[in-house]
Formats: sequence, C-alpha cells, structure tokens
Amino acid sequence: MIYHLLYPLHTSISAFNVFRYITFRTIYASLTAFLICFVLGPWVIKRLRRLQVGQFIRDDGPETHFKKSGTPTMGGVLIIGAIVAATLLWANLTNFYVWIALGVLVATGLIGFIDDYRMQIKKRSKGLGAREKFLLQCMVALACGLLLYFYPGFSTRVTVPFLKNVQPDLGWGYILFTMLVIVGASNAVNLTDGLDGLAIGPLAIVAATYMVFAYVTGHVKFAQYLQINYVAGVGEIAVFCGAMVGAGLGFLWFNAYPAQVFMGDVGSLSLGSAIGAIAIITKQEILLVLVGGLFVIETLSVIFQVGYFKLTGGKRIFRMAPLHHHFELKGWAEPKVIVRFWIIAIALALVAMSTLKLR
Ligand code: 57M
Repeated sequence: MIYHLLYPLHTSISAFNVFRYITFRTIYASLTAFLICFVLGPWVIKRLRRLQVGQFIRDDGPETHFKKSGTPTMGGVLIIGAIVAATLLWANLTNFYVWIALGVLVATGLIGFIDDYRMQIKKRSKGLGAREKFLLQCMVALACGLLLYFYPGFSTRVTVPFLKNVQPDLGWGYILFTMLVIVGASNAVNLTDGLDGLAIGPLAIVAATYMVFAYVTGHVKFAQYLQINYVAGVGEIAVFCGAMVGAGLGFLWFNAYPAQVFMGDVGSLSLGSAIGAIAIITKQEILLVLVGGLFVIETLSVIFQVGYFKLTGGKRIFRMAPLHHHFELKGWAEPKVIVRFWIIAIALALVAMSTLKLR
C-alpha cells in the first residue's frame, strides 16, 4: 500500500522514488514484520494464556518436555499476521505471485488454525485427522498449481541444481509437482517444530536465501549474468520473503529457549507451505531440498524410523524420531541441539547459494 500511495508522488517529491526499489521495500517489509511480532508478541502471548490455549504435552515424549505443559501455542497467528501486514504495506499489490504466496500462507494457516483449535477444545494432543489435514493441504496446493500453470509466461520446466542445461518440462505434471513440493514442505516443517526455535530459525534462513533467489530471478541483468531463468515479476517475492525473515526473527524472540510461546500447526503448516510455494515461484524447486535440508533430514529420520520399526517388528534406528528427539535422549541439552541444527541449516543455505555460480 505504501508503494501504491507514495511512489506515484515521486514526480513532485523526488525522495519518494526510493519506494520503487525492491531492495528498499524488502528491507522495510522485514523491519515492519519484525516490529509487529516484537511489539505485539507480549500482548498475543497474554491473550493466548487468558484463552487457555496451552500446549498439551504427550507423555511418551522426552521427559524434559513435561515442564513445557501449558506453554501457549498458536503463536503462528502472530507470524502470519505480521507477514501479511508487512507484505500488504510494502509489496506491489498488482503482482500475481505476491497474491499466490499470500494465498497459500493464509489458506494453509487456516487449516493449521482449525487443527490447533480442535486440539484446544478437545484438550488432547491431536486436532484434525491426518487424512483430513492432508486432503485440505492437497486442495490448497492444487489450487496454487493450477493458478500458476494457467498464468501466462509461467514455465513448467524444472530447474535442476548444478546442471544449467537440464530443465525437464513437466507439462501438466508440473501441477502435481507443485502439490508435492508444497505439501511436502508443509509437513516437513511441521515435523521439525518440536524444540524451541528449531523450526522458526531455519525457516528464516530459508526465507532469506530465497529472498536472494527471488531478487536475481526477477532482475533481467542479474538473471542474464548468472545464467538463470529470468521470470518477470518474481522479484516482488523478495518483499514477501523479507517479511517472512522479519516475522521469523520477531517470533524467535519469544520462541527462543525457554519458549514463551509455540507457533502451533497454524504456524508450521502455513510457513512450510509458503516456502514450498516460493521455491516453485522462483523456479528453484528442487533446490529446496538443499536450502531446507534440515527439514528434509528430520523428515527422512521419521521415514527411516517408521519403516525400520515396521519391518523389524519394533526395532529402532534412532532412540526417537524426528532426529532432534534422538539427540535429546542421548543427553544433549535442548539449546545445544537447536543451535547445532541452526548451524547445519546455515551451512546448507550457503551451499545452495553457491549453485548460482556452480553450474
Ligand atoms: C507435530 N509436534 C510437537 C507445538 C508446535 C509420525 C510421527 C513422527 C509424527 C510426529 C508428530 O506428531 N509431529 C508433528 C510435532 C509438539 O509441538 C506442537 O506442535 C506444533 C507443531 N505442529 O508448534 O504447538 C511438541 O514439541 C515441543 N515443542 C517445543 N518447542 C517448540 O517451539 O518444545 C514444539 C515447539 C510440544 C513441545 O513439547 O508439545 C511434538 O513433538 O509432538 N510425532 C512425533 O514427533 C513423536 N515421535 C514418535 O512417535 N516417534 C516414534 C516413531 C516410531 C514415529 C519413535 O521414534 O519411536 C514424538 N513427539 C512427542 N512425543 N511429543 C515422540 C513422542
């Protein structure tokens, strides 16, 4: 809105020319989202406490988690609110991709909200049924896939990291591919969100990485120089990514160990889906496996654990899956697991960035 209100005045007030630049608006979207979370955080936490939206802790998890019982959850509402507000303020709202990203974020946020809400009403550790949740996620991802597929100029070719000349065209299969990426990312983040700050830290790292990719993909000259596919209009997604980084850091302030609030499914499902959608829009789909490698590792640990458990009739590879529980049960202090996982996430993001040159 600021862009639409103030930029047109640049003819009389030349300083307003600055609102034209994506870089400037990305920085301010980030700061705006951060401030919204930072300032409103205590009030939201107090409200959640008053509404008794406290986390139910499963008794089969690590013992160190029992003391977290009653920690307010559904803090994701604050994150989504901050991202939406900052994006609406700073992005060019005539941009189709911005609305796709916002739509996926809010729609999957709603699924998570219903899940959390049911959990709170029933006061048990499960909300929506797994099948129900999966179906709803698929519907949102399908809508996103269809909208992009029919959008003029959006390519159905997939970028393969490290291989500049390999770009398979999936045709209508790209719609299914979009669903796989979005639903996969959403659930991977959800699985990872089991220690204080464990999901939101890497989410901010992923958003920051894609912020760079969005900017260069939507910039004719940079795209040409880096020999990546130029996609007109995608640069504006950098503003959305900036808002995600800011909101993520603002939330981390309160979610840092020992957490005063959890994001809930409303946060994990929506932010996971949003990074999936961003990977699709920026045409760096497969790269998400690397940028969000930490989420992939956590998910694989669950797949291997469950598979092995079933095959062997009850034996385990890890002390407990997802992987963060394994290290907790090995005796690592929670902050140590969290910070070490963040370090891995940063390293993976750096490797992913290097693909801009290593191709
Ligand atoms: C949700 N939710 C956290 C919080 C957060 C298939 C199976 C691996 C599924 C998996 C599962 O249910 N995962 C999805 C994970 C929960 O956090 C809430 O949920 C939201 C995210 N959806 O925002 O509201 C708990 O995580 C802790 N937490 C923090 N800090 C945070 O900032 O400490 C969360 C956020 C919170 C809190 O304790 O209550 C969760 O872990 O439940 N299931 C599991 O992860 C379970 N694993 C398991 O059963 N493993 C088995 C194999 C055979 C599948 C095994 O290895 O033997 C574990 N989770 C728990 N207890 N809690 C084990 C048992």
